[in-house]
Amino acid sequence: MRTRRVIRLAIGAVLVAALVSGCSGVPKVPGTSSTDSPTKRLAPTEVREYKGKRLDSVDDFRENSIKGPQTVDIKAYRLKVLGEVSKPLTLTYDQVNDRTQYEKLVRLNCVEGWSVDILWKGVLLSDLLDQAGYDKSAKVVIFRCKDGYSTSLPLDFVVDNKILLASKMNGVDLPKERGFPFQVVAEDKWGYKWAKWVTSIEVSNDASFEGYWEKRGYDNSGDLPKK
Ligand SMILES: Nc1nc2c(c(=O)[nH]1)N[C@H]1C(S)=C(S)[C@@H](COP(=O)(O)O)O[C@H]1N2
Ligand SMILES: [Mo]
Repeated sequence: MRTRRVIRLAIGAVLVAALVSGCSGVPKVPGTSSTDSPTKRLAPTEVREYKGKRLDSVDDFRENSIKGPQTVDIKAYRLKVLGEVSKPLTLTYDQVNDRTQYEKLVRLNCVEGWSVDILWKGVLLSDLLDQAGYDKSAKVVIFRCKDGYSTSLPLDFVVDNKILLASKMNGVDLPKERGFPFQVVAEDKWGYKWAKWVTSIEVSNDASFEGYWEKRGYDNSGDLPKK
């Protein structure tokens, strides 16, 4: 993570320098036009303000996933809900989304020191767990992802806090870099708890399960420092 961070910092510094020089009235080099400057993709309907609060863009993030952006073929995609459940589920993308949708403005904080405020929309993990007939005395929910990533959250935390499985951010489908088709919105937890490209949700009694970063020394509760 360290080398990548240095690279990102370097890129950031160059971008800031470019911005500063662009704003300080430095004359444009003849022959260059605005079309030469880098264009930032903005999905046409992306929402950038919510209840008076400025939102970050779907493009404001550092791509630091363990294997880079994953491509999910949505026709072939299935989400499994399994483990301590009476009715294991295998759901298509539409079947996951075909239930009450919820919206929440939540900040994602990465341990590397950046954060983004995003308006998330998706279904409640607890609604999926209910449909699967989950064992209410189980301990944790384990998320597994297309890139081999995994992480877990306490079952009570997921249910009591109405944790979302988001399919949209700022009103647009999650871009593939951000976890299309689904990312867990693990509010109040560090970013490494926010599983992207989720393919299975396992209800488990293994309270000591450790996910990818947790195995490498990150705190298993993943709690953000108290405000
Ligand atoms: N499948 C998968 N999910 C993942 C990761 C990953 O590498 N693979 N990285 C985590 C980390 S460390 C962070 S900070 C967030 C970043 O989410 P974002 O790309 O939506 O900003 O995704 C989390 N979820
Ligand atoms: Mo992170």
